[in-house]
Formats: sequence, C-alpha cells, structure tokens
Amino acid sequence: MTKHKFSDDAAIIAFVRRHTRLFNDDANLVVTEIGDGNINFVYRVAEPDGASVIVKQALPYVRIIGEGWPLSLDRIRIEAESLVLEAEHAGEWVPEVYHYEHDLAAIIMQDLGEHQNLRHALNERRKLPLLAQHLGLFMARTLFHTSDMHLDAHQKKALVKRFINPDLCKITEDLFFLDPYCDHERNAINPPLRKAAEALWQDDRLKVEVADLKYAFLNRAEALLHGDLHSGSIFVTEQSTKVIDPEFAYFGPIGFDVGSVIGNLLLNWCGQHEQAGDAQERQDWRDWLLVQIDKLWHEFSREFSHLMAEQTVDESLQNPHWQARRMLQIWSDTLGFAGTELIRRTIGLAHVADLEIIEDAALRAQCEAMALQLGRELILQRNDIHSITELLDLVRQLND
Ligand code: SR1
Ligand code: MG
Repeated sequence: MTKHKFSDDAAIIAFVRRHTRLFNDDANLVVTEIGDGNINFVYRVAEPDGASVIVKQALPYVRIIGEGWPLSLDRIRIEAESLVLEAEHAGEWVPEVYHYEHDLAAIIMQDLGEHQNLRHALNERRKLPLLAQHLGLFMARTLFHTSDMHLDAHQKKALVKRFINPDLCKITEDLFFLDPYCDHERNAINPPLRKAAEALWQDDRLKVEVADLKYAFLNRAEALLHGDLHSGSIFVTEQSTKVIDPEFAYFGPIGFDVGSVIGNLLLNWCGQHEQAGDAQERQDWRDWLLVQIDKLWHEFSREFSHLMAEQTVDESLQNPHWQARRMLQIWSDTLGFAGTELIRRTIGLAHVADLEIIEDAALRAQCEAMALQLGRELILQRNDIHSITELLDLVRQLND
C-alpha cells in the first residue's frame, strides 16, 4: 500500500478539518468515493444537508491500471497550481482550491455539487445555452494570459519550468500520437472496426501529418494548456460551466486545448447517430452540437483576437498581420488535434461513453467508422479548411 494513501475515511475527515473552517466541530461528516476518472482517487466529504468539499488524491500510479503503470506525484502540484493560475484570468470557470498538501499529494477544493459531468449531459442531450460562450472565453483568457504576448520573457520561462510535466505529457504523446497508428497492445478495437483500424496503420500520408502534430505537441511552448480538456473534465449546469482536472497542464500548442473540446463535441455528434432514442430528436441534437462548435470557435477567436490587439505587451508581437497569422495557425492546429482526439478515443486505450453506450457492436462500429473518417479528414485537410463554415460542411457531408 502506498505510504501516503489515506488509511480510511477518518483520515480524510481529519485532513479536511485541519485545513478548512467549513464544518462545525460536532458535524457528522460522511465520505463518499466519487472518482470515475482514469487516474486518481476523488472523495466528497459532506455534512448531511450541509457544506461539502472535494478531496482529490494522487497515488504514484494510474488508478485504472495499478502499480504496473507508475506516474509522478508531481501531477497533483501541477493541478493545484494550474487551478490557482487559471482562477487569476478565468475564475468564474474553475473550482476554488482551498488547500494543497505536498506530503499527502492531495487537494481540497470546492464541491461542484449541482453540476453534471458534461459527457453525461451530452449523452442525455441536455442543451446548455451558455456552454460554448463559457468555454470559448475560458480558453481565450487562460491561453492568452500565459503566452509570450502577455507575459514578460523571464516570467514566461519561469512558468514553463514550473509546469514541466513529463509523465503526463508522455501519456498524451503515446495515447494520441503513437498507439492508434500501429497495432499496439494498449489499443482497444471493436472487432467490426478492425479493418478500418488496420487501414489507418498503413496510411503513410496520415502518419506523416500525425508526426507533425506530435512534434508540435513536443516543442511548441505557446501557452499553459489545460492539457486534457475533454468532456469529462467539464462540469455544467444551465447557467454555469466549470473546468476541472488540469493535471496534464504544460506549455504546449494552443490549438491542442481548443481541438480537444471540439473533438469531444464531434465524438458526441458521431455517437448520436446510433445512440438510443427518437431519430428526429437525435438529428436535432446533432444540429445543436454543430451550432455550439460554431459559437465556441467564434467566441474563442473573437476574444483571443481582442486580447492580442489590446493587451499584447511585446512590441514586435503587436503587429496585426502577425496576429492574423497566429490565429490561422491556431485554427489549423485546432483541426488537427481535434482529429487526433477523434481517432484515439475510437481505437486507442481510453474510450468514451459517447460511443461506448451503443450496446450493439455493429451499430457502434458505424459511429466509430464515422469518427475515424472525420478524424482522418481533419488531420489531412487542416491547412485547407479555411473557416468554421467549411468545417461544419465537411462534418455534415459525412451523413450523406
Ligand atoms: C491512462 S490515462 C487515459 C486518459 O485519461 C486521461 O483523462 C487522459 O485523457 C488520458 O489520455
Ligand atoms: Mg482527468
């Protein structure tokens, strides 16, 4: 057993009492393990009908695999420090950190009680009127304010150093850019999709482009990314959006975060083709998803361009022509990384409920084939799709 792991509920309660003032001394606190993520342990500590907090603890391995996949505990420091930094620029959209403790590799943070995991909300076809706006603003503000356009040169490099995150980056380097493009033992492939996966492994044109995206992920320290911005890292109500879980944070290409969000909306679009329920309702929902992608990109690019124009400190980066070129690069990276997310969630290690809830393997394979095809097109055509309208046209054509 790992030395620092909480021994029992009483240890978790004592930890919370030591570091918060939220509970009365005589409150009868209850601990529930609520984590359904791949990597860590997450608990809710609550007073019945009263206050509550979340405790997240990292152990030196991947939760779903066990001690056979070791992982640095530094990830929980990175998560705590990212949440604090994100709060400086986008506080409305992140949970508040109450306490971080290095020795226990644990964070105490705000309980998002009434919020629902976005992946579940999307599968339930729950329309969220502010989601696209919130995510667009969250990304524009966190990414701009941690880039060289805003930070002074020394500050930026000090931050890059603070957020060196080799273990978690290696997971992404392997799961996004390596495994799905070869017959890797970590892959999980629905049998009817096997031929389509094998075709991908032979697709040299695609593999060159994926190598380019991987190289960008490895080398382009543009801004502090969330680094794992999929639907499971977002919690929602009709009025509120919270982005959690930035343990994969590091300085990388801005389009990786934007592409992850768009890729996940597109995964739901693919899954809804064969998910349960009325066909017309599913089609309406899929149209709604495309409208959200459109809104999200507009919100992100409008705010990011505005921040570049108004708040860029470095004189040479104030040039409007260069700023326009920067947006084009972010756009093509966004498309490419969205494509890699679609592919890795379909045949790689970490699948998503948007597709997995389709019980019939043959029907699921139809949606998965759509995700593979779309992912491939986005990667190959990322420099030839010039607008969000062109992107949405390409997506709609998949239905024909
Ligand atoms: C072994 S970790 C698998 C996936 O879960 C995380 O949330 C990341 O998305 C990672 O790729
Ligand atoms: Mg996570």
